[in-house]
Amino acid sequence: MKASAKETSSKVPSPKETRGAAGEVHQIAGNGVPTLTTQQGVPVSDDQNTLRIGAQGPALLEDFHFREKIFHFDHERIPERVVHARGFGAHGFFECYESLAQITKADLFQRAGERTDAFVRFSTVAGSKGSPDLARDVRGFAVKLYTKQGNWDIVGNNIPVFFIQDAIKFPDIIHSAKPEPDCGFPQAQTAHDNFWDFISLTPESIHMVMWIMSDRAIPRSFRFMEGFGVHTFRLVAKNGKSTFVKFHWKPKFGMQSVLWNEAVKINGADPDFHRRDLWNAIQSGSFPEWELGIQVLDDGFVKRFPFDILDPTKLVPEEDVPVRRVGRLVLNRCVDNFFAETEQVAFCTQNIVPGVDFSNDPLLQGRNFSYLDTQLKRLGSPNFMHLPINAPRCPFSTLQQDGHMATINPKGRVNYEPNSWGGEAGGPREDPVSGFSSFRAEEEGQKIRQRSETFADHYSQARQFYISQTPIERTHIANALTFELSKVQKLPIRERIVAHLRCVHEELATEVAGKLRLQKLPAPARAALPTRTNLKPSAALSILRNPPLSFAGRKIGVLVSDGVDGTLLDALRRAAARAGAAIEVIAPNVGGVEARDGTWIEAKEKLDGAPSVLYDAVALLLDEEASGDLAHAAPVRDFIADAFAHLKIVGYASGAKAVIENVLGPGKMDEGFVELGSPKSVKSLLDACTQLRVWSRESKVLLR
Ligand code: HDE
Repeated sequence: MKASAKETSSKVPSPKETRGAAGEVHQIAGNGVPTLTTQQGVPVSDDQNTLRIGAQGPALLEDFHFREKIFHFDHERIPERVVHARGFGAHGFFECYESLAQITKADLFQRAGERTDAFVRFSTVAGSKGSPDLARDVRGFAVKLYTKQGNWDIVGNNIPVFFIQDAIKFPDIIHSAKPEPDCGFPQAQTAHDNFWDFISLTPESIHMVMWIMSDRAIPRSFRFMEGFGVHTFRLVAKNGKSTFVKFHWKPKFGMQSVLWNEAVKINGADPDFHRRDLWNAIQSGSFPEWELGIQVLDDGFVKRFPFDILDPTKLVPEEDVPVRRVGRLVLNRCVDNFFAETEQVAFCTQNIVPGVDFSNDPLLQGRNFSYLDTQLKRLGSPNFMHLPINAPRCPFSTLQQDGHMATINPKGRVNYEPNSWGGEAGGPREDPVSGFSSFRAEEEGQKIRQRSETFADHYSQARQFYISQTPIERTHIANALTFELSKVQKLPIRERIVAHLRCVHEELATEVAGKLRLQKLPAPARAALPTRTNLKPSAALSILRNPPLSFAGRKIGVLVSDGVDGTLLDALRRAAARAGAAIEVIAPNVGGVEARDGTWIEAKEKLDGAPSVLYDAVALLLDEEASGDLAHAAPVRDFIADAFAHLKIVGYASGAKAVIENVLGPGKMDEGFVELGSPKSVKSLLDACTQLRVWSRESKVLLR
């Protein structure tokens, strides 16, 4: 395990300290403590005081150390990404399972077992850099693969379809989702008029709306979500044959989302919930993992499929074309520096390698322009590829030169070709055999601005997604739509959305209309094509139909008090570790508690800093006396009430029963409550935890 930069060991030399004239602390270099210098390498004698005339006099312009320090600070920020500003990245590798030489010459897919370095950045879309992690939003899932033939970026999302069909609409959809331009709010939320106004006038977005109103948009962890390349791509074999494919990332730990009421509270309790989760998992050696899957779309399927494989608002159901797992992606190293790596990483859809090629998806074609342009704006120089996070890890040699911050500079006289200098001195030349050459697609047609008629079906797959969900998930979609539309002030916008929902599924439309208390159901929207009702449900589209097989990677919050049974706590810790899960000890005071046998138990968290929303399951190891003392306290009451409302499994020592009943009222402790006493009972708790939530409880806690 890599030592966290935040951990300090007692062996690290501490600097000698002196005090200045006003009592300010000066820490002195020497004895293993390095010397502070300016950017020029000049040692600094005093970093606490500017240069002045007399102790109370004016500051002097010649203070080069002060000027350099403040100047650099003033320029610390670079423009945040216009979308996906809030993100978190980590390093790892991709490992190929078997040779895919039959369908692609891409070097990373040639040899079973071979590893390729990778960097992944997850993100939300609409919020600014400082927005909370649990916004209802799509998550970016961008993967940079440092292959031996150059960098390949798969810049995907955790949802397999997109809002729009043509890149020219991207500024509009994003403007509508971002804070409204006059008032500057709401932040990181689509629950406002502008967004739903745009959606209501953009029927192609309705399929994606189903996904963002589902629990996919509030994942429990980056580790527990799927990823998708979204567009159809090509793989190209050595013999020049092209195959259309879709890319999938399947999480090893399975899928899991939070509940909306939980998401809202997590954002308050820990706005960094997702980034902390990824950081902690990797630091503790529990490496997140996904399998790369491909759907191979052969010509027969492409003809048979009722939709256009170039339309990014459509997916290919796994039941129609199975996902073939071709390798795994493991994240095993946190960044050393957030800015240098996560902030400066520059993903570009046009970064592909020989053996991979684009399709004519109009969204992908537009993205291929946008990403290079945005990186130039954001990173300020065409040399952003010189930054270590962006530079290829294979040999590379261009004839490009100069520009801001050029750090990789050619040697010798040659900066052009062809030239008459031979050998190495003549510099790099083209390679017609292994160099990238585009697939020779036949193209012909008129120069026009026109959407393809094959993109005209807007509702059939939205309906297919809806009918593929379990009843619980359908309720969540209806509730999310109701919540979002309740924040929309203009009644006609609410009605227009319900009109679209009528083209998706009457059950959904009626439920949302009822929950919005619309006086009457609006007429269905005018559909370009009628909704197909013969598409079969696809189980793969539901989270709850694909539950994780174990509790691995999850966390139990254990609330302890003085008088806790230490052996029970130990048994719980061991059982959790056996299940690949972790426990976190929470106490009324962060210093810890004294166990029944007099031993001291340290706490990781103080109770009001660790509400139950931060955990997958909870346990209350409270002594009866302490339990009585704690029953009045709001953080204890919230801890229990929220764990219940969020359908969590609750383990409890007998001493905690009274406080639980006091909070919930009598008779509420259902099958999700597991009394802890013997080691066997601890195992029952962990067994119960694999179901993650007691769904049968939900009907008792939802607003009807
Ligand atoms: Fe992006 N998108 N996008 N996008 N996108 C950006 O590039 C854009 C789209 C996605 O972690 C920007 O570096 C256009 C689809 C991810 O750094 C920008 C269109 C999908 C990330 C941009 C789309 C994505 C971005 C902003 C419509 C899923 C974050 C900052 C044609 C397949 C990557 C940046 C990271 C980032 C443009 C649509 C995913 C402005 C024009 C569809 C994961 O270039």
